[in-house]
Amino acid sequence: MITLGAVIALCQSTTGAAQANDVPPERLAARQWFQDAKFGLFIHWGVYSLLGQGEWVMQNRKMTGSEYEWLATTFNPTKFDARAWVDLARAAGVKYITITSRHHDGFSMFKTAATPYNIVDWTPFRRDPLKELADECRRQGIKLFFYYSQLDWHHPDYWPRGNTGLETGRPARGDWNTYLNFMDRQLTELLTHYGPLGGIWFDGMWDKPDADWRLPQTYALIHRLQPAALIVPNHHKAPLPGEDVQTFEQDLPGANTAGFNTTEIGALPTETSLTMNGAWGFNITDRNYKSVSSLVSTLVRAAGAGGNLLLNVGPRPDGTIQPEFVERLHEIGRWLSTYGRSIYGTRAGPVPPRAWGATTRRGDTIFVHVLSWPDRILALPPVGAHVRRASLLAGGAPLAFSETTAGVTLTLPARRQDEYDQVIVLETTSGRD
Ligand code: FHN
Repeated sequence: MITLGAVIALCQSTTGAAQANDVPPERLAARQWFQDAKFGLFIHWGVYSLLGQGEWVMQNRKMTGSEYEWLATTFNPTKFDARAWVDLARAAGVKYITITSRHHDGFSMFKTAATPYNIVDWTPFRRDPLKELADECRRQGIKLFFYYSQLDWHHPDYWPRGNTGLETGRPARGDWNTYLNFMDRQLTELLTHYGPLGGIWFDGMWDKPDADWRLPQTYALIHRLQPAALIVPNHHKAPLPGEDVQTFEQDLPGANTAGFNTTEIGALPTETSLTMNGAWGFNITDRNYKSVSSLVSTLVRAAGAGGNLLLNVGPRPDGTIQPEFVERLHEIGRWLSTYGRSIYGTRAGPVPPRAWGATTRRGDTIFVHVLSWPDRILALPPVGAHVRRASLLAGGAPLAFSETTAGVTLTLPARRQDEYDQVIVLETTSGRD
């Protein structure tokens, strides 16, 4: 016989489960905002920038903790100008910035009471660049996310060690819970001293895939301190409870050319992070810069898959951003000033990304992005709605098209040499945009 007590207990347990899965309205709204934003600027900046060999230099050059500690005492980026960075971000057309608050080297790029190993207390610079950036972002209407490395090559309590940071000369002992408490303390600072954040971008869990990272506790802390902050984990796995965005590093959603991404796409918004050359942190000899055409193509293909692009720069140790990055960002911004309508606020279109390009959609308007197609005729499969009108986004000239049950065939105009993406606007059924 089922007793009342048993029924109540059952109700309580299902309510509990429902609550655990419940995402409050402010976070749902933040996810929508994130999906509409489509384009962010990633910034990898830290003590490693001094050596111009990328953010893994401590590991790659087998530097000990004390060697790196000395290096950190010389970090003095006197040309850092938050306003110049945010001006550049706005000129590029990004809607948010994600910056390294602490990378795997364990050095905090913000004022923290949890360790003296931070930019204000350890370096001659003595300023908190994240505070200056947060204030400037707020002034210019750009959202700010903090990248936070869970992996630490410096902290003594990052123990047992993972797969990296094994040659730093740390004693072979430590207390994992002390390390987790340290992280929660720093996250509390980040979420209480810098105003409303877009969210926290986690990285490094992959170093100790089997460890107990106490994620439910840390995620609950973040949600309690800032209910609208998104949790963006770069653990290269399908999303876990409490997370808001699924990331793909150097890959489009669902692709795994990098070799460490999952091909499983969950139900959350997605984000592709991408370097402009081959490095995240400043690398003085990496001149393998991607062309604007290739960067626009990745932005379009990410949007065609319903996702965002987080495009990286690694500022120089003096705080300036090298001209190769600046030029590319300006040119993407110029492109977006004409074509942004087909990117911002859109969702994946009816035709999944193809070799020739991608489609995006806003309401009943479909944008066909022809990135690379040699012919004047482009045949699409059925787009799920009746096409009333086809036109070029740039200039608005109408385009000839035909529609059958097999799909829509477009007659494309001759392509300009310098056109990264020929964008066709299809107004369908009710024509709302
Ligand atoms: O090891 C890091 C790397 O330095 C960089 O921060 C990238 C950015 O997505 N993530 C890690 C590798 O997964």
